[in-house]
Amino acid sequence: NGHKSDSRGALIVLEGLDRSGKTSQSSRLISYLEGLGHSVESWRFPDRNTGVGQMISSYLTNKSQLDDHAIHLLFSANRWEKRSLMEAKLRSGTTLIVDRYSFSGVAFSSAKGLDMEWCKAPEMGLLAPDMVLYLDIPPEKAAERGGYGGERYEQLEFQRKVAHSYQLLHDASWKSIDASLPMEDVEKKLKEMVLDCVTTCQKGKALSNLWS
Ligand code: NYM
Repeated sequence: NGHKSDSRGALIVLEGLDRSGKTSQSSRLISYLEGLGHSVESWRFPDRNTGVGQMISSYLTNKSQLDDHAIHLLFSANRWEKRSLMEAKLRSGTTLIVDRYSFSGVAFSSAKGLDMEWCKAPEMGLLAPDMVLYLDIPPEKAAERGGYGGERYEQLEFQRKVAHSYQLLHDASWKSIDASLPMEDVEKKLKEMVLDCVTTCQKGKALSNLWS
């Protein structure tokens, strides 16, 4: 069914506030695409399994303190250490559904007051997503959902600032989905958009780098 071996996979990123439903939707999308016979993998950032990822995890769980710039660069390094594997997977035809990416990096750090252009700089040259799906939810509504887990950043006041930063990052290539709708409705919309993107990439859309 048109799965040429030389066709590449799609790089699809889910972004949104904490508790916006990214992780649940990501696993539904994986099952959906697998069911259609696509090669697909679920990725997430931070990837806490690497050495850098362990430093990030210890920071997020308040076991260590780090300067705001230093942790920003670690989040970025954590994406850089996965870049070549990411490219190889995409070129071999595997679609990646990625839970958070550079946009989280910029949104969370600039919400602390760091300059947005400074935040973007270390992301330059990472692979650009073929599609960014933004799960749009008011911070108040996200906070009502079963409570936050108690990691750093999981507080209403800070999430409001992150929402504002996301708004500044948002461009025409982003697809916004109303994430306060019932899960099944969000899922239905996402499936359509994702399938469309996977098809476009199979047809030979070129890979590119951030930010463009
Ligand atoms: N986060 C995530 C950042 O501050 N910068 C980044 O570059 C990334 C990828 O880490 N609150 C923040 C957002 C989350 C936290 O993510 C952990 P998750 O999806 O809860 O594991």
